[in-house]
Amino acid sequence: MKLRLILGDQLSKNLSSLNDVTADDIILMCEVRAEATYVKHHKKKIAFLFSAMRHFAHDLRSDGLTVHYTTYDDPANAGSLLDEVQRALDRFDITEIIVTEPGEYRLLSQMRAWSDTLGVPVDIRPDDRFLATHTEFENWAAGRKQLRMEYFYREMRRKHDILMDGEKPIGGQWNFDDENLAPPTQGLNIPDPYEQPADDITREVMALVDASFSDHFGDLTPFHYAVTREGALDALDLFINTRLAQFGTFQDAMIQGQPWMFHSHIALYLNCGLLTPSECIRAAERAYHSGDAPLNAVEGFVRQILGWREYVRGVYWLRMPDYRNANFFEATRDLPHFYWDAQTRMNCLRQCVTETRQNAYAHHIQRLMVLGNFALLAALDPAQVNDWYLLVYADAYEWVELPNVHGMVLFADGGVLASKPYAASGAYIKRMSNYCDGCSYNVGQKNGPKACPFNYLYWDFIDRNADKLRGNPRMGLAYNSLDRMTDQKRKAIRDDSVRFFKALDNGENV
Ligand code: FAD
Ligand code: DLZ
Ligand code: SF4
Repeated sequence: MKLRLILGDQLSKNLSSLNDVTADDIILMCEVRAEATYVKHHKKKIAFLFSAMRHFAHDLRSDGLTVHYTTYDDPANAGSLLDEVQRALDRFDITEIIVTEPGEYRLLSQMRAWSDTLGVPVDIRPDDRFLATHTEFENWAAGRKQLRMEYFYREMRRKHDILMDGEKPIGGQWNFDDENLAPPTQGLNIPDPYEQPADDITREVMALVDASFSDHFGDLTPFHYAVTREGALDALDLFINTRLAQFGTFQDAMIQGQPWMFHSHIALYLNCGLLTPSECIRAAERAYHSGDAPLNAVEGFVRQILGWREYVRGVYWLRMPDYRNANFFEATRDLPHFYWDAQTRMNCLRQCVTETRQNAYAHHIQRLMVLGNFALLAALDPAQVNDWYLLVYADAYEWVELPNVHGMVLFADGGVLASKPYAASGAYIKRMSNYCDGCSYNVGQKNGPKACPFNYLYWDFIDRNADKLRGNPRMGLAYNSLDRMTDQKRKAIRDDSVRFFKALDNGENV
């Protein structure tokens, strides 16, 4: 008899480990302490995943399959995936273990040793729920000096014939980024996000999470996420019908009290397997062809999934395990308390942490240009920053989190993923949000105790890292400006930064 192990982020019926399943096989699913606490995941993330796992198990059973499901509070729960597999081997006559390759290097390297540890063959199958295989990405990357997402994306567009007009991109250009930079405007009509009332299974899981993970970050209630494939498809439909048309234009905008904007909020479903990337891309493409959404929106959305999502996965598997240890700027500062408690006078950070705590969600620009920008400018320790991002977001798994944080935000990989650091002063946040209106700092002021800290920290970052960044052609403008500054101005920047970092390191409410 075969044992087919399905992980919490493998909730797809077309999974490679289920390809040839029969009613005689045993499917094993388990809620285990090791996975829920190797970083202390957000309460809402655990509730989402456990509920989605339980619904998926029900679904497989109604297809006539045999599922052994270990709940977290089962007194016999052995606490880790390996120990749960061992317990199944003790109970049943298992001749082979079949599993789809996990999304994290940590687990894959453990699983590669399972066959020896357990004395049963382990068939680790490719995860074919992505549009590019590992080999395709490796071939694309081979011999290239720089791995730029844009070129990978164009190949994917051609290969999968998405938004193409023969050999040419529809609309005559590959990318409409210059149309997707609108700042927040007054009176935007932002539709309500998808909301699904909790059913009995979700309520039971919420009680479990409340009792067992009370020391984890984040609000458990209200809980509105979909936990089934049908629910996730409804959430996708709602996005396509009510948000997609504005997605492009306001992709980078941030508004106080508006966590959802025109984003899709589907990454958590995609990453645990409730949605497939192809169906999301095709749904958006159909909306373009039927005239329901403009090209700048549809192309922008397609690029995120067909381009960025596939590309970061490729970089992760190409570069692991060394990737995790890179620290280009030798950054060592501890993560400040306000990443947990939101107690900071910097309104942009206060808003983004508060929304992250409430929803286990923040949209891309909040993650990149507020939370990430500060981590970069303040030289926060990449390991601590990575752990934070991995645990706070419901869509976070290392294969997608690490390249985004390590590569895109912290430039810790020295430029594998991004051609230059995404560092910005307060002017960027002011342009793309209305956060500065409610801030105790003054974004227009460059120096002094009332000045927006992003202003002087930006220049301090540029100055401090001149030996590492000056040679980067994309940093030329920044260094030209730095070189034109008077000594007095540079001293003011240094003094403000020293004062700010001292207060930050003392745990003061900066
Ligand atoms: P939308 O803005 O509606 O985008 C549509 C989809 O495109 C997303 O659902 C996602 O699947 C995909 N996508 C968009 N940008 C990226 C990207 N840079 N990398 C990979 N996929 C992308 N995404 C995750 O799925 N998990 C993470 O752990 C994660 N961590 C991030 C950490 C940082 C510091 C940054 C800057 C980005 C991170 N992202 C991560 C990418 C992106 O921010 C999220 O995918 C997005 O915010 C999820 O919200 P959404 O579904 O509303 O996305
Ligand atoms: C994230 C997560 C959590 C919180 N809990 C479980 C679990 O109890 N059981 C399980 O099989 N998977 C869980 N996961 C998802 C895994 O951590 C995920 O499969 C790996 O990180 C690989 O991507
Ligand atoms: Fe953030 Fe500076 Fe604006 Fe305050 S003034 S919200 S710290 S960018």
